[in-house]
Amino acid sequence: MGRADVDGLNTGYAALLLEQYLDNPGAVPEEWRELFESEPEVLLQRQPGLARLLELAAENGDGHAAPAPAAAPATVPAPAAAPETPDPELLGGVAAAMSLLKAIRMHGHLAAHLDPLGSEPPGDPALEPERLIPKLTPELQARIPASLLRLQVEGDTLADALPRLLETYTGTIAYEIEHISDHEERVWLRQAIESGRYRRPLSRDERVRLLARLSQVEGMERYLRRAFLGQKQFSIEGLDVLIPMLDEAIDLAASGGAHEVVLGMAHRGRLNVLAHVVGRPYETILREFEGERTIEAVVSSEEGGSGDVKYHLGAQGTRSTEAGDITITLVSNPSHLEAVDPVVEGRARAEQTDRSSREGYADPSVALPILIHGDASFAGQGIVAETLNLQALPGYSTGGTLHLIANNQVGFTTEPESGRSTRYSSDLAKGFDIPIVHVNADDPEAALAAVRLALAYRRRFGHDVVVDLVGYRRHGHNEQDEAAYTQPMLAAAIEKHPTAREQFAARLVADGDLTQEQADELDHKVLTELKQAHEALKETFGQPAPPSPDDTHIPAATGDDVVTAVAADRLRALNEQLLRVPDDFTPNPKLMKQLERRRETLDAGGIDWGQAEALAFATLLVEGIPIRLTGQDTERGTFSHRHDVLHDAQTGAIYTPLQHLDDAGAAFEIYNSPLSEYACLGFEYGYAVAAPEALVLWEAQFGDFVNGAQIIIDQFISAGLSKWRESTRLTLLLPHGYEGNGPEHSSARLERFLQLAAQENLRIANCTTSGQYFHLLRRQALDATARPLIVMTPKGLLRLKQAGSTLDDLASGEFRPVIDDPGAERERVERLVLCQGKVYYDIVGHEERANAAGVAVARIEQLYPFPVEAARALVAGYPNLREVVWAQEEPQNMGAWRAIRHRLEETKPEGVPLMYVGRPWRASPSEGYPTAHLREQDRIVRAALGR
Ligand SMILES: Cc1ncc(C[n+]2csc(CCOP(=O)(O)OP(=O)(O)O)c2C)c(N)n1
Repeated sequence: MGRADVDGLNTGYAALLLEQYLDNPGAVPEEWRELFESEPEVLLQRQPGLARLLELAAENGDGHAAPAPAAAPATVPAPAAAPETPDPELLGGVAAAMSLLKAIRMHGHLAAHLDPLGSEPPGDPALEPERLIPKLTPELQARIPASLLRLQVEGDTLADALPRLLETYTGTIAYEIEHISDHEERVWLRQAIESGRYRRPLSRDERVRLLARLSQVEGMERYLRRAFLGQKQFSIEGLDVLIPMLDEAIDLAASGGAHEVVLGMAHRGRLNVLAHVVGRPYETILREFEGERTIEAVVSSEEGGSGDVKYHLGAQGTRSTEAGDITITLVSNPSHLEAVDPVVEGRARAEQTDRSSREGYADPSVALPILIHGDASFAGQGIVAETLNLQALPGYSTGGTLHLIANNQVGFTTEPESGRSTRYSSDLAKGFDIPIVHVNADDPEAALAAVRLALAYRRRFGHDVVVDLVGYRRHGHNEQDEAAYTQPMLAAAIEKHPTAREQFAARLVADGDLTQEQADELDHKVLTELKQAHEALKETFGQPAPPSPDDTHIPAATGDDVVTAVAADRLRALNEQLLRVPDDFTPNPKLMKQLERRRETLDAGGIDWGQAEALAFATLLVEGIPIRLTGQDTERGTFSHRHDVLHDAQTGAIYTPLQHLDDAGAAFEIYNSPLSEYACLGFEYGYAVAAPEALVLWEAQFGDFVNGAQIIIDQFISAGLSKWRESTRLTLLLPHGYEGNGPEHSSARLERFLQLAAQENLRIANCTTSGQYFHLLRRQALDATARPLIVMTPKGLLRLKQAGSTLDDLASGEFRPVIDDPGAERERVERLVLCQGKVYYDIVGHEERANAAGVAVARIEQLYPFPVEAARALVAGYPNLREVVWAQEEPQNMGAWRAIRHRLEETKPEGVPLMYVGRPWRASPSEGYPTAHLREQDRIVRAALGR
């Protein structure tokens, strides 16, 4: 469009188009869009009204940044049919109205009444219509059609609509949605919010039911506080409506086809959730308070479990809804706030995944994950960001999580000013394009509306959504705390503040929904029920406790009887299938040449790590065992040794041979993970819990980085069995070995895992051959009594010829927890060197090895449970021993030495000394300089050989 056209513009028509453009750039004809974007100065000269609009467009930056929507462009009248030029005053009014509308949508939350304790919202000048006078006088407001502004609230003109708009955006519920980068989502949210579709008034019955629920919630907390003075219960009071919100979410999930809701939360309100959401009978909770079950569980548990405090225990229950039964799973969690977040996601994803298909198909409607966060935790704990980052990744998405921030405006004794740099606890979510709904916890109907909107959004767009439930904490952090010591003003205000139940009851009474007596009766009923349950429980004291639904026995075992060898024919056939690609697929020729070598190794030997792993996976898949493997760059493998996913050299298309085996009866899921350890390992832990039949493996880029996930290791993987009777076959692949790459690419901190190992909670191995790895993986997948497996995986050995295996190695035998020296002359051996991992090859490959005929070098391949019998038998095979040496490349305060020394002492003959050879005590795992590394490695090997 040229200057001449612009000169001839009909201002009214242009204004209309501009308004449409601002709302949705894709909705106006292309030439107009180009005009608005490229020639604003022309309009600036010609039309003062449009100039203002353009200024606004530039200020607000909305439409310009938004991508063109998928929606069909709106039809606009042809220029010939354009309306008459409106008067400049009206145009100015429209511009001001749009600026006001934008401000309300964007900043309305700043004026919303979100705090039940009545603190004044900060407000924002842009929200005050008066400030726009004279541009937007009441008379002008009455002349501006609401439709022109695309308002969804009721009212024909701005004057009619404005109060409703303010009520919508600045009442007891407020929205932050304008940061969302997807235009369609923004428009959908605006319509959903302004139309009030999710804020429908409750019927009388619904209101009475809601009051009854609030009575239960409050009544239970009051009863526990009175009956068990001073015991921690982490009362929900001040956020009571959280329970009806969960009710609503569960009903909506069920009506959307879900068969499970997976719930993660911390201490606050957990007992109430257990009773009222999961459906645990009051008796079981009261029993915990009486200290009965916990003691019995510890005494009777075969694992000698430690048990856990009552506000960490998970539980499962079934709820009936109008749409059918639905399982509610409350995930066990540690005190470590927010650590459960990725675990919940993993569990939900596992529930959603059909593992009988080749790639694993995840249907998000099957399970709804809900995370309840504390306001201090959400803002403070980095794992929240790591978890939010999973939401849209193909390997991790759960189709949207409902995040509820149980915002009591304080974290223990720390106030928000000291706890976060942002205005809202929820602000992090903005960076993830997540809509945020803030709601006042004293307005139960608004709180339910927030959940309805949130889940409608999830269902429509499959993304996360945050509801920030703003309430308060009626008592101290726990029932032993005195809030008035640190928050005196707040505590005093709260003491005078009526409870949510009291306020809602008063409203219902005032509205004639029920009488005061009926409201009181609801309250009494709960207390009576609790009292009766408590009395009934007391009668049972002295009798053996009934079995808890959680008392599932997890047998301890060794896995020794699992058959892991696979017939050579089958291995050959699978190997062939793994080298197959579709006709129209062009793999990288250089890579394919490498992979083709995997054909020769079946006859010539030298099956390397990558091939052994692929064959182990393939054999399992055809046996119907699903596999999920994730980690950073895992599809290819950090060391370029795996290549489970091939990339077409011409099109970039991908092909995963393990997903195309002829007879596979289970899914092979493989994903490169985001650059996170904490959330990613937590996710896989959760997945493994919910998919006990699957072999779930997580690989660290280098083992050194696994300590980024230490909380998941300490609190879930190693202690879960003892605390919650929760174990998995989750397998950690942790590259480990001293190869001169510095302090951070050498050690997976074997010592840490060994320190955590007790009561057969883990298995820890370091294989020195690919065949051992093959058998170990298969044992892990097929053993009904498997435990989490920690594998120190190699780097240099991945392709080392001596570490390779033969077809016969895979087709026979099993995983060997110890490997004797194959060439030792037993009678001659006076010195037995025991070691694990890569250093074995350094020792046997050293030039001095040939000169050390009296030395045998044997390997301990399984470090926990320590193979006492096998090691004893091995040592006993050397009748003339004068010394046993433990050789390791790790420093003396690291590696296996300190954890297995007592086992080695038990293993060797009496009177024969046990000596240590390895790096001395060190603060850092390894040298930073390659030459220093080589020198140290050489010293260790010579010392081991006694040279
Ligand atoms: C990772 C971690 N650090 C510290 C603590 C100790 N702690 C327990 S509760 C709490 C305050 C939590 O505040 P908030 O998240 O707002 O939840 P609220 O207790 O107020 O419901 C703290 C710091 C913890 N449990 N976990």
